[in-house]
Amino acid sequence: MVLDGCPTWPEEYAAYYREEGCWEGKTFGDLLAENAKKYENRIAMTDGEVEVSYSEFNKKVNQLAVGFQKLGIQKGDRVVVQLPNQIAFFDVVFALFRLGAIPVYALPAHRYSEIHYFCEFAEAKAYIIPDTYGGFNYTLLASEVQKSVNSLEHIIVHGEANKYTSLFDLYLQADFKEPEIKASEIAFLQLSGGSTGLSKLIPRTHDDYMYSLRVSNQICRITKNSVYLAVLPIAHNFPMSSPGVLGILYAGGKIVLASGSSPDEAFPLIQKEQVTITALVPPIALIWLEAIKNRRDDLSSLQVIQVGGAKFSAEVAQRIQPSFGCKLQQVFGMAEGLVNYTRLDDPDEIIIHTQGKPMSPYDEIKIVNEDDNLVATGEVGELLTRGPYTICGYYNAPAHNRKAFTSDGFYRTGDLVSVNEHGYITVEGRDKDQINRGGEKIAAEEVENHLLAHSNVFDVAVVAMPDKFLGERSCAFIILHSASDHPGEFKQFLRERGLAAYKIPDRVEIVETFPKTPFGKVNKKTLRQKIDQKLKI
Ligand code: OOB
Repeated sequence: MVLDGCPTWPEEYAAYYREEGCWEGKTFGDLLAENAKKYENRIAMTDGEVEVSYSEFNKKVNQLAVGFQKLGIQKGDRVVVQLPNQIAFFDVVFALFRLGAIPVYALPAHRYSEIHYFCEFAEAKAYIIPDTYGGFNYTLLASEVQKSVNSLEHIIVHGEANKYTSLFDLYLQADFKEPEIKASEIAFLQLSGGSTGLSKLIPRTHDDYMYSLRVSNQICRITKNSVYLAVLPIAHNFPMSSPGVLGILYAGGKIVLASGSSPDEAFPLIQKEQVTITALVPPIALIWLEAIKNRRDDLSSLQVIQVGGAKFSAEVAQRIQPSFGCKLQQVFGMAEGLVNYTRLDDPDEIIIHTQGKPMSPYDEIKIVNEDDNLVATGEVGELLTRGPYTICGYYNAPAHNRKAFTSDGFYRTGDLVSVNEHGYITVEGRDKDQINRGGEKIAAEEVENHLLAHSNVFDVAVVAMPDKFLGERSCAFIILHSASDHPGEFKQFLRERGLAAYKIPDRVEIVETFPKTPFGKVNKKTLRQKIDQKLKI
């Protein structure tokens, strides 16, 4: 059984990817069982205190799968998982994989607005949370969400569960009867950054994701001796799979979980655990570059620092290698599939100035102009892609899929790029209504729709404004019905509506009118220029 509402590869392509050995027919359940035997007592993961070996991990996953099964969670059921970088994350998602239940990966930063939508849209049967994390009480959020989502039968809490189901109580000693799961089936739903309204859900199969891990591991030279420090939230595609924590589990290496990215936590962990590789977004790389100047930690075990998720400026990129004594790898990827890497043995020029090239020889890319015609080598155009680990459509979104994919199955990334004669990509800009706030993606329309619900908002346009630290921040231009003395009220309003903090506009500009395009649409380009000019004064 494949999850309904998930467009899949045409049979001829599926056959081709299988014949070529891209898709090996291995599920995540198979992988863990294999690695539990192969790597037995080697440490799979640690949070700096507790260590879990591969065989212990496998045992815990089976126990939890029994507990989930007892609750009635079955193959095909969707489960929204909102856990931070903790060992429990892995127990939960692998237990769900074993059952063929489908995790929907929410980020710890998500609040009522996002979680309610994920639970409702995916018709989730369960929602799994920490009790509190980062000062936020997730059980209160869960109780709000449960009131209005009928499908939600279980709230499962890691920590103090009170009236809800305790995750701890679900590790049951009994034989687990594994349902049959095919590698061609959907393993989980990732979130898109979104450009039109709410995030879309991205269906990834065991086959396609496993392939992306295998190739990522080859390119990033991940072996059983690799030690990966996870500082970014592991539910995100970059730290999860490029090669990320799952790449490490694939290779029999060790995951080190950090609760955040602060050098005070990360640097001592690198030294203690002899970390070899980690992944950062550009603003965190900046913080680390500043911190390393004044610290005495021994970071000599580090071989690679990956930076991706947003454009990494060449001026900053060139400081990584001299400051940390390790390689920089630029990563330009997307939860929809395609991931580009600079290679570890590329010349500095390439590593510093480009965002890499596709990881797989089976990735097809096209750079096109507004009429979907190919541009000349080196010219800027939109990147379209198709391949063995790039989705063919979002979950239950047929109308959106018709716009986001070409008729022959290429995904329209919305990224404006140029490609040099050696196939290396430089990200030049964006043709999607999104703000990339230091790697965190904000769909302008989602925030606009919330603001339009405010009784004093007549019209609104949310755009990116340049920022030295984050690359971009968000600015909401608002036309009011009647003058307001409280510019802060709009941010407060959004907070009260339960929007994740990173989506709250960094700046609000009250205006009388919007500039318009010749077609009468709001001219966001002019608004971006306007705020850019204002910031320069
Ligand atoms: C990663 O995934 P998403 O889904 O959060 O965001 C994808 C979008 C890309 O389409 C592009 O607009 C932007 O994020 N992006 C970059 C970039 N990496 C991602 N823009 C410029 N330079 C880069 N290096 O962000 C993601 C997924 C897997 C691996 C790495 C990043």
